[in-house]
Amino acid sequence: SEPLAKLHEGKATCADCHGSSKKISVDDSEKGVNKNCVGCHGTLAEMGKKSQEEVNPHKSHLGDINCTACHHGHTASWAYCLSCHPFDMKIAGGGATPTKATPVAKTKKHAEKADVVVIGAGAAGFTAAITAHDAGAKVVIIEKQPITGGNSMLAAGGMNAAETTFQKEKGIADSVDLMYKDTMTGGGDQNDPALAMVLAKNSAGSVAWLTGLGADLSDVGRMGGASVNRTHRPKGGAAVGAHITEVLRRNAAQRSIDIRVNSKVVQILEDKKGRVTGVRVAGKHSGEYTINAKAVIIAAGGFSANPERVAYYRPEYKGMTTSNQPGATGDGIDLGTAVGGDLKDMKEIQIHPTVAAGSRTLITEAVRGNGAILVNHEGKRFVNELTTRDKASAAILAQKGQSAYLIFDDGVRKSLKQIDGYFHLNLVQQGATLKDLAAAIKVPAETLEATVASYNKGVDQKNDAEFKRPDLPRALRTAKYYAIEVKPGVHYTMGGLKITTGSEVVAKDGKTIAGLFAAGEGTGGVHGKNRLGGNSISQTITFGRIAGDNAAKFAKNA
Ligand code: MEZ
Repeated sequence: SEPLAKLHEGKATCADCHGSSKKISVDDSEKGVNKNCVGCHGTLAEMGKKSQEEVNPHKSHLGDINCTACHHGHTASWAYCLSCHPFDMKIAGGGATPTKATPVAKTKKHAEKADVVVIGAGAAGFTAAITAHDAGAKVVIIEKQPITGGNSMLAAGGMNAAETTFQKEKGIADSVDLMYKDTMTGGGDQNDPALAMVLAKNSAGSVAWLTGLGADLSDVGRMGGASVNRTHRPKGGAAVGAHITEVLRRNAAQRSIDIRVNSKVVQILEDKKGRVTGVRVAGKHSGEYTINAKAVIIAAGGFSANPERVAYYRPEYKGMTTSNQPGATGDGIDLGTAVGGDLKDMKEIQIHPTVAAGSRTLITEAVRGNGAILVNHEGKRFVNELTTRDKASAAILAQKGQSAYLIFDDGVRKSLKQIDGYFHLNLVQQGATLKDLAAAIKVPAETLEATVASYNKGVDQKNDAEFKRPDLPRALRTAKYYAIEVKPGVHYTMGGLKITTGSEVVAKDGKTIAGLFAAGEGTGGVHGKNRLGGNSISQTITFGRIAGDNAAKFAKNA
């Protein structure tokens, strides 16, 4: 079909979309065009109220995003949701596949100035930017995707932290040392101990920092490999990522932090002494330009959505689905190595045990944390559901069909708001009784009933004799009963740029690279061989704060 500009002919003029100036210019974030879309059609929220579709593209977990993330004027439109979901979604002026980004002109030479440039607008990037701003730095965030939020936006289960006020209110006895120990054990003791200690020690402070910005992290649940409940998320068990992204976006906007989407950093600049001096940016419309900066923070995430790179490091994961957003391709890591940054643990790639079969939708570990069990196609349990992800994934891959069913009841469903989303996406099968559920998923009914009865007995006796599951929060006795077929998928890359406890990037000679900092998934060492669920958001906030603070100090003294 025709692109939107053509469809607008006779209804709107060029100036209606682009403004009335004689020379049409579009900023890379397309703020002007978006303002004009909203002027005629209404805000995203208003559009959301008007839409009648079962899956409402204007009311999604992506939150308040630009119209132009999906609606393109002069090339075919494409719904951003389709990057991950197989929806049968029509869009005016739409094409079958995403439009390839138009190559930007390389001629533009203008240069700008900032104290700190942050590469990437996920939680680590936002956190670093807000912290650096609050320490007095002039900050610019550069994001290559058309929307902000990165992978953090998709984070589901929660944020790990020890010794928080929320734990204390609930009578949960936890300690920094226990969180450190769990993190090290989960990582096969391959973690950099100093980085793991920074994570644990600062975790409560990071929860307090986010809460101070307006986040709700009052619900505390359990993830695999944790000795106690320490995974913080919004009340009712809502997904943590969409919530904190909204909070971080709002705080960045209140501070007028300069955020540029559709803008890719193509090079980190350095002087003859190897000191970082800024970045070269390719903007969707403005072409290439330079931002001279005293410090640069790489917060551009991992590479789980880069199948070639995943297969390079781990050939056995070739062809596996991923739970990640399409921008998680490892560019930040490349930018760091291009200026001499060393790498750590690149082969350590986490597969998450429960991605809905045939999809890219992560079924949060919190479903198991709140009581769900895993059964195979024979209707039998086969693993401690709260073991670490590497072990749970390996156990599923050893089952027939390399998949399993996550089984839960209405009690679990009501305990965790996120589960409603899986119904909305038609990922759940159900039965009024376990027998009905067994028929729906084609497993032997008697075996499934016996499995659940035996599990429930273990819950009553507070002892899972068969698999030694450490936490048995509730028996599965409340009809209806539900099942989601799950398979492991590439979820997280533990490896990345080598950093100090101060988030400085370390070069191959062991010295730090002056002016270069990194935080979040693009760094290596915090998690060792295997990251514990809930430690990712914890890492992004803690190391984002450290990077922001130290970059601002560095810029001040430069
Ligand atoms: O930290 C994670 O990756 C996480 C909590 C994922 C999840 O299952 O929700």
